[in-house]
Amino acid sequence: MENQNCDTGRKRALITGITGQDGSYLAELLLEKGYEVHGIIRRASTFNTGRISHLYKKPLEHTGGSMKLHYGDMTDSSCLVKLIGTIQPHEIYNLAAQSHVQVSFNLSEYTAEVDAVGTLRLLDAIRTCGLEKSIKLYQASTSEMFGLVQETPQKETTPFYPRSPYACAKLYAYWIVVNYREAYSMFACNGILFNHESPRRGENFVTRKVTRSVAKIHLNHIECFKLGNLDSKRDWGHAKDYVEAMWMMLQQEKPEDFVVATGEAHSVREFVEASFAYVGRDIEWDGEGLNEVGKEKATGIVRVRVDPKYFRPTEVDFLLGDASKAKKFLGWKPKVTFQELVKDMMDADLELMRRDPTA
Ligand code: NDP
Ligand code: GDR
Repeated sequence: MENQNCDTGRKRALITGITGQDGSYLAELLLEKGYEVHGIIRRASTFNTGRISHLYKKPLEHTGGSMKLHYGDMTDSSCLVKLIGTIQPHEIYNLAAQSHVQVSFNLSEYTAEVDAVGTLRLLDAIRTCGLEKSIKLYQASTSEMFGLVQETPQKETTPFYPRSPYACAKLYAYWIVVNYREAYSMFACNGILFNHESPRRGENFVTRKVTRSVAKIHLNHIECFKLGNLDSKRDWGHAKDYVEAMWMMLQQEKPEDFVVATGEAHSVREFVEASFAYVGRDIEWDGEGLNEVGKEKATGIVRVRVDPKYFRPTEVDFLLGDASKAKKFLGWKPKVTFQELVKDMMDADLELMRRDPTA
């Protein structure tokens, strides 16, 4: 297929999921590095480009005009073939996914279509275009694949035990990437990333839900909010650090899979406490199990309730990553600490709620 790009001197990257949290930070990083960045966006009835609008609204300021968005979908093979054949990217970052674990129990078939078969479609599209020897592929794999953990901390060799339709779909994607790498000598890597958050995190993931709610309580917009399992523990890092690791993986001589994590785990309860502490408020925890509540010490007002509707049919209780391989071979290490992550998210949500109390 003919390369229809006007600017052939620069590296070209194609990002699926460019409108998501990671896609937006990765686009920024690649533009800073001088890439021509192409992104696949879905048609939606409302605007879904809020996280990247600063990049294309003033393209000359940010990118020298080198970001291009294309309509597409991971469920549509023909569009993937057309885009890859036309753009002829040097690197593809496959970040598109139905990425919410709890939602995957309700949308199990769709999650498999996008997250599992979508990855297969992308790999086949690369081969259909005859570009399997030239394109480098990054696959957004996940610590959720470890699920019911078989060893702690988890590393590249830890056995998988997925606990949700999302994790099962991502496990298929992981293995099909490994299989195509071995079968067709493709440069394809799995980044097994542990949870990473930021002010751009989707509003229904727990960290963002907490920082938004605590900001609203602090500004007297609401009195209390509801959560599910307060005892699950996650290894939370900052998304900005993690997209760097994605890029680093594709700059290696050989394609390999890497765990990316901070090596530190905290419970949901600790994240709540750290967020309240940041605005100078203390919470004490009363009750047990379903009746558990978190009261503010100074006022005695209940600020956090547990609602079983947020419990998952099968939970992942505790994830903790060992990123030694990424440190050794990529020279990657996280820069942002847990407290700095909470601060970054709280500052952004306080500002947002001050600006727009209805947000
Ligand atoms: P988000 O949910 O923020 O972004 C997902 C992106 O995928 C969005 O751009 C979304 O588009 C797009 N998308 C969803 N369905 C389709 C589809 N059918 N076709 C094309 N695009 C689609 O996720 P994150 O940025 O947090 O995560 C990026 C990737 O990394 C995901 O694959 C996720 O599963 C994985 N991951 C994330 C981790 C994390 O902690 N954040 C950890 C490990 C892995 P739209 O904006 O239109 O909804
Ligand atoms: P996770 O992130 O499932 O780890 O997947 P999420 O923030 O949704 O949940 C983390 C933990 O918090 C508990 N929890 C709640 N979760 C949500 N969403 N809402 C609540 O009200 C709530 N209360 C408690 C959950 O039960 C869970 O234990 C994220 C996604 O980004 C995936 O795409 C990615 O692969 C993994 O991280 C690594």
